[in-house]
Amino acid sequence: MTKTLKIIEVKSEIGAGTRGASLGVDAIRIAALDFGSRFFKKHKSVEVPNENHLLLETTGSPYAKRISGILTMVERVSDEVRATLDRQEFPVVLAGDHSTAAGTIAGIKAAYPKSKLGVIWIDAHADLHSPYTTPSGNMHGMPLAMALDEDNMDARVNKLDQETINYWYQLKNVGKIAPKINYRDLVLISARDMEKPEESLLKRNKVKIFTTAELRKRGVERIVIETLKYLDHCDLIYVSFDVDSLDPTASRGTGTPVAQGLTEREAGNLMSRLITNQKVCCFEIVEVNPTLDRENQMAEHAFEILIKATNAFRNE
Ligand code: HAR
Ligand code: MN
Ligand code: MN
Ligand code: MN
Repeated sequence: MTKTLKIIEVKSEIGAGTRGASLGVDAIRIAALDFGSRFFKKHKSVEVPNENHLLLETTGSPYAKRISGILTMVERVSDEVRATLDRQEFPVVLAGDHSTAAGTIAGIKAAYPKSKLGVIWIDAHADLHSPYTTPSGNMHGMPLAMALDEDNMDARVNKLDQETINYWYQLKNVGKIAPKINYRDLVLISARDMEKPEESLLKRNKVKIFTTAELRKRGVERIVIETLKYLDHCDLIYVSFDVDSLDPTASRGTGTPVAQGLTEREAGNLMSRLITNQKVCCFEIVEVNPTLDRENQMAEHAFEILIKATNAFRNE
């Protein structure tokens, strides 16, 4: 079956600590042109307006930077993803920083409130911080906590003001469903850079994690089979691909590169293999930052992974 793809462009970077991720979507479009690909001509796309003007503001909580703008973005992305699914189109989200993925999850839940949603999070990070535990205040480290309705109070290190507490509550409750997923519905692949509060959540909730070493040793195919089997109880699956899951030797064009990552080939095989599963209803690629790169390498990798994944639809 060939699905009608809809590309949702989210050029937002207010959740990141390093500047430049909002240029990632256009860098992927440039990569497509350099490869002579008609991909972006062939598929319909829409751009979600951003709030990047907030980068010049200096007020707000140090533990949840630009949280008002993050809430606006999460709501906008949620609305666009929901509308796309309501039209029976398949959303492919290309985004800047990863915080807006909470909006993608919210949008899927808004379109299918009764369905059990599984999430496959391919990322060097666990993105499980809350404003109570964040070491940086950068909200791209928090989208999974938003979806899980997780404060992680037991590990609290930051004291929040009331306004931040209110915004955080609203973020977790976008679409009025909270939690949107449970820990049992989540699989992390290639996670390797977590802080203590995240580690304790992962352990306490027995979160399924496949490390890079395990994937390499046992092969992509085995990991895919086990991931899908683990999420067998889910009706729908969302795949979120943060390019910092790739090894820095592939490219350093992302805000927070971490050693011991996937090769482009492993990532491409992983994505294309996962996406052939009928339950996958949406996938996303985030965190390409061409200002940190050389010769647009990361965007080229991301584009190749995107093509490999979308081509997989036709090979079912
Ligand atoms: N855990 C760190 C923090 O919260 C780093 C966060 C993440 N960066 C990302 N997310 N790119 O995947 O500050
Ligand atoms: Mn991430
Ligand atoms: Mn990451
Ligand atoms: Mn770190």
